[in-house]
Amino acid sequence: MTELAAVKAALKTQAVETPSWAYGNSGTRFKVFAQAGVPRDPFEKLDDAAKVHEFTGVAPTVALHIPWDRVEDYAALAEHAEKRGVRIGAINSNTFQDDDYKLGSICHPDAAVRRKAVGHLLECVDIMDATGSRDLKLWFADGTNYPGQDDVRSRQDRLAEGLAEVYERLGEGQRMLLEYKLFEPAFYTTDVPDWGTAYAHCLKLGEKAQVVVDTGHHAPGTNIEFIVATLLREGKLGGFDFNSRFYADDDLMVGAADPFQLFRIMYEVVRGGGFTSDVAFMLDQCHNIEAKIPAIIRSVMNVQEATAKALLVDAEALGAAQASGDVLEANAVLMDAYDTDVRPLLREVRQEMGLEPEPLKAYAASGYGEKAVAERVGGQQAGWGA
Ligand code: PSV
Ligand code: MN
Ligand code: MN
Repeated sequence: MTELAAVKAALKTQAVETPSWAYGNSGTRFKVFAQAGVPRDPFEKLDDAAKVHEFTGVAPTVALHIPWDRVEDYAALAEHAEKRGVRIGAINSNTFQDDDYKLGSICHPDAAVRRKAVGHLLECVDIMDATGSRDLKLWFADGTNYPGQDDVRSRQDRLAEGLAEVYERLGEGQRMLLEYKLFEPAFYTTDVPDWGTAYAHCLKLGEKAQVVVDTGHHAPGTNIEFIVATLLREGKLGGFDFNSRFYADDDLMVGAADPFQLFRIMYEVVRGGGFTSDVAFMLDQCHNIEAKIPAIIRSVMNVQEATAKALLVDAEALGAAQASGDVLEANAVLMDAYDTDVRPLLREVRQEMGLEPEPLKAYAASGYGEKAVAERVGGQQAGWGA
């Protein structure tokens, strides 16, 4: 039997990082729909993130994206976050929005462009020093559109060289999280397309380099939980960018498209000891048509529900069924946990944490959303399509 007190204790220590860009306006390449009351600057994004933490109790950090969140004084931004009860989390780099990056950033054939890109990454580490952030999150839009366009092996060499320079700059306790993505914006080759490529680079770089699994960055049908199990086994899972996808990199709310997949992923995290290690649980989502703060609260709750179910798996019964080759029983043990309605348990957990049991209702009743609409005029675009 699974010890309920231990499950509750684990759920109380959970930390889900929310992304600054999810609080601003965003859209697709067709249209950005502006919403009233969205933050006008990075400080207000932190104010909104603090509300998500206030009502869920498990969203204590906020990821920044540079230059979307560029400010004069990052120490002041970190201080503002602390005053609101949150901290600044991963610093996300951006080497994809300048004209110079048409043919890539740190994999670009021109050394001058590579230098500019590496310079930006080094600046991101300076920002980490000022904010006290542990993680530099790297996603590269680099790749090619046509066979023969560039030499794919040379691009790997350039990638390794650029990463090594940034790795050397990392301070004590700082990490580099390398994210992979199957395709887009490049359509023929992508320079970090899969976990194997990310893993190979991170292995060579050293312990401070870890792989990030963005749940929206795989081909349909990919067994993501297997990748998670493998990376954890190798000590190379740095974190997650959680979101849902139906087709490609949809960036919808995590747990919305396939809650069973999220449960399977969280089960492998629990099984591999990742829940109590340094794995960063981050959201990477855009809320194009739904209200942003409630959508982020909902997303955090979805991660909590999947985690609770994963923690409820009866490990002893599962192990016994697996050892005796009882396929149906083993599957039934896993499904029993998945089929449990964990909402009452989570309501209890919240009450024990001194929170309202229903975060979405509590947020709606707070009037924060209406106040933001009244006070904020001219909200910011997140950066996508900007
Ligand atoms: C682009 O695919 C992307 O969604 C990556 O997942 C990054 O993590 C994110 O943008 C922010 O740069
Ligand atoms: Mn991502
Ligand atoms: Mn993405």
